[in-house]
Amino acid sequence: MEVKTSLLDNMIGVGDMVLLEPLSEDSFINNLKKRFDHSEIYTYIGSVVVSINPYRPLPIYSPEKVEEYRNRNFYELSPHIFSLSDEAYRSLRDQDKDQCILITGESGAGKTEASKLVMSYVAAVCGKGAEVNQVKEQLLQSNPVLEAFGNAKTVRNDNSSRFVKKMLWQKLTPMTLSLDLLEKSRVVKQPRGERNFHIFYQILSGASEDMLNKLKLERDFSRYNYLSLDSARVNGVDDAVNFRTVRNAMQIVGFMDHETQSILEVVAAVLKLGNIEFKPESRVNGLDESKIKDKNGKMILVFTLALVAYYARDALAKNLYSRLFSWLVTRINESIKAQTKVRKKVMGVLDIYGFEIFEDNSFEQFIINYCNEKLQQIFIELTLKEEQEEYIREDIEWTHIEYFNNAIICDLIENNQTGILAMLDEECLRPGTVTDDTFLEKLNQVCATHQHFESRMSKCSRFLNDTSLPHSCFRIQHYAGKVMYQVEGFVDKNNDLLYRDLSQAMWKANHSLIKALFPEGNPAKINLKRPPTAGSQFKASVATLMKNLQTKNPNYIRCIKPNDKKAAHIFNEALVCHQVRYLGLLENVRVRRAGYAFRQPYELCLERYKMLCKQTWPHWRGPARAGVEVLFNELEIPKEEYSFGRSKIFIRNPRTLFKLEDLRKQRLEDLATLIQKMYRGWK
Ligand code: AD9
Ligand code: MG
Repeated sequence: MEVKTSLLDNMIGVGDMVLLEPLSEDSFINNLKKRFDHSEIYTYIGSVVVSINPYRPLPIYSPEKVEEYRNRNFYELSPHIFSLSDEAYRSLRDQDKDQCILITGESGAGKTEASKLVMSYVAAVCGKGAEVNQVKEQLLQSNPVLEAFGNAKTVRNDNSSRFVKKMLWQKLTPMTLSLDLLEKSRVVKQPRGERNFHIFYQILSGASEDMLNKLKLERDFSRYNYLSLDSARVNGVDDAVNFRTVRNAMQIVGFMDHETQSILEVVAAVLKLGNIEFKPESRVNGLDESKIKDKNGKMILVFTLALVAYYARDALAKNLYSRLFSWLVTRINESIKAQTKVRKKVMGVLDIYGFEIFEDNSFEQFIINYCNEKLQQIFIELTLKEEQEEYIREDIEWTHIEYFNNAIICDLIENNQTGILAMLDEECLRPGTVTDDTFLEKLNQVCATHQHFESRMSKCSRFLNDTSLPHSCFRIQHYAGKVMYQVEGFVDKNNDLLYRDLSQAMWKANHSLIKALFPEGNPAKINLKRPPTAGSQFKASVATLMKNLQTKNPNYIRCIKPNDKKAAHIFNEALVCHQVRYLGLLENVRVRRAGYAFRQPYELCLERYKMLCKQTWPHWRGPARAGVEVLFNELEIPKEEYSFGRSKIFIRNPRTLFKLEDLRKQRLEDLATLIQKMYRGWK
């Protein structure tokens, strides 16, 4: 089989970086640029798809394209996200292997769009039938709902995901599961130039007068403290139209009218909570009833009590909203339940929030960037490290390729004793006066000498004279760049305390959804244990996610952002180069080039292809390795195309594999014709 010329076409650049000659950072970037200029946004590195955000609609996702890519070998057509989707889906269907599609890249690089393209491709090619079609439609329509509640405009992206989404498909039927990990602090405060979650603006813009009256809301954004005003309208976004789309999607997903009404009531309640004001002497709804004492047992000043009340109000708003979000996810999952209870193989598509560097970075960015570090770590473990280690294990000749392993940064954050999250927890649980500054002091004691940690507070700090680093900040040298975190708010956000009397008040509410969101408010179920901190919950969820990913066959989409202007046709080479570097793409090509595209244990290889050789068919009576040797000799596969490992055969080029597959297919067809002829003869 020929490699499609588009993979080698010089005019539009090389489709697979493995074939790029000569290979250097410059040639890599030039190739990406050449392709981008010709609207070729996808490029392969072996089986990895590199995708550059075009920031404009391209006519390459039509049903005809789906047909074109369906059931075709990965390298047959020009690079496309459909090709990877098809490959993953077919491996799931035919080889019964759990698959995961990992989509990485910084904020605005195109991860969410890519995840939707994968989902729509799989929806188009997977099982048919009225019931399956309905489930597929529900799964696809869950996207606008989740995005309305879980996405927001940020400085980097007008539709930025503020939660982690994982969609699952079983063999023929879709089912969803979404890990939320929502950035809930956004509900009460948004950074400059950013918005709250889309749904708030959508309701106010799109609801009828009647609905607004029922919800006791006013149309004017400026009436609500929780809605930032400086960027309330987003260019090219019609919140009113989107509200109709979301309501329609909610209907398709299976929300009853009364449920939708309840959901909107909770959203309205959150908005109105933000408008509650406290005067120093006020006593409102139990919000300021929590008695706070200072170290000496005296009541803290009334003025502080008002502050506490604001704190409690915001905690309640965040909890109401984030619990509503989790409830929505569970409710959607119920709708789109898999049709069978039998555990089948699954394909998961993971779309996370991308790496973020803002002017002011807080606990949220810290958490988001940690999640990105972990995903990069999986890529390194499975692609760069594991690949090279396998060659060594199998005694295949190999020259080691250097790469940066970010395990050291993950450790700085998550180490159980000395990690930043552990120290934050220790500080939050410690009796006595705890402030963000005491937390920073602690960090300085423990992390001062860590290569990826920078701060000025500690006396032994290497950064004492670095005036670009304020005293209230620490800096982490992440795999994707240096980020300076403002320590203010870390302790509060990690504590994430909701006073018990507030949970109880919510549980007593005359509103069945709100009641359901606060089960711990039931006095019969009082639990005196302190709830886990936000950081430790996040760490545990990420650990579960990573463990789960490691058991699946990974397929990678590496998204790149071509410019910071959210604009079409602009390819900023420096920006792209930075991403290519930190994503480790060049190392990826090097490992891939020096290596072998395909490997298989001798037994499996022999079993599959033994029909192609008289000596091995139908039974081979020697060691499997010798059988494969005989087979490959008879098929005259060039010696430089393969190597014998200890337990596996390693095939250098995918073309060799295609050739084997084609021969096998031909042989099966010949056999079928023969059997038919014999059958006719018998008749
Ligand atoms: V974040 O980490 O959630 O902040 P993402 O998810 O990486 O980020 P997203 O997919 O939301 O980025 O893409 C940002 C915008 O780029 C989209 O809203 C589209 O306007 C645009 N985009 C991305 N991919 C494509 C594409 N394949 N074709 C056309 C695209 N436009
Ligand atoms: Mg996204």
